[in-house]
Amino acid sequence: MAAKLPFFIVMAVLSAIAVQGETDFQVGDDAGWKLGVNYTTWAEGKQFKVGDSLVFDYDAQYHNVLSVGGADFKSCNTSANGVARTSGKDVVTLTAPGRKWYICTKGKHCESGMKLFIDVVAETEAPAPSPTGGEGNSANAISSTYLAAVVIAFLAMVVMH
Ligand SMILES: *[C@@H]1O[C@H](CO)[C@@H](O)[C@H](O)[C@H]1NC(C)=O
Ligand SMILES: *[C@@H]1O[C@H](CO)[C@@H](O)[C@H](O)[C@H]1NC(C)=O
Ligand SMILES: [Cu+2]
Repeated sequence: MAAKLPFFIVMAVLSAIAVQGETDFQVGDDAGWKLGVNYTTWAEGKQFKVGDSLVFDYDAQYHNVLSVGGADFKSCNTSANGVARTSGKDVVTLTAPGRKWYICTKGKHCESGMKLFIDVVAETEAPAPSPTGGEGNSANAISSTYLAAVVIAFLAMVVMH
């Protein structure tokens, strides 16, 4: 049937996403990007990696997003170099590892806490060494394949019902 080919393409794409695990982080979760949210607390315990995205959701009338360096972040330098994002829903894809700093340049918002610091890692951290030693990589590859198989099996069930 003609409908089957697109389903298999969708399954393959979803499996690839499941294996690579790229994540869209909604900055501030449901609160979004605004005053009164502690973004240090929000970022705590999250792992940001290359390929993930930050989604800044905010009222463009009152806020913006400027990517700055560490010193400008610390001093809340609202005239730091760079062009602020102003769409109200900015998706920032993390393309390189390292530390990233974002501030709102409106009023005293940065001083009040509208500032986000994250540390982007190159990829998902290596799993703990396997007890038998030396097989970490192949064990990891097997678990990724296993995950893909589970996703495909699940989707196949959905398609058949
Ligand atoms: C945000 O929370 C951190 C601890 O997670 C704290 O050190 C910091 O002072 C808080 N910032 C504000 C602006 O309250
Ligand atoms: C803020 O950034 C601008 C542009 O880089 C720079 O000229 C200025 O000295 C900075 N101000 C502070 C207080 O660091
Ligand atoms: Cu603001």
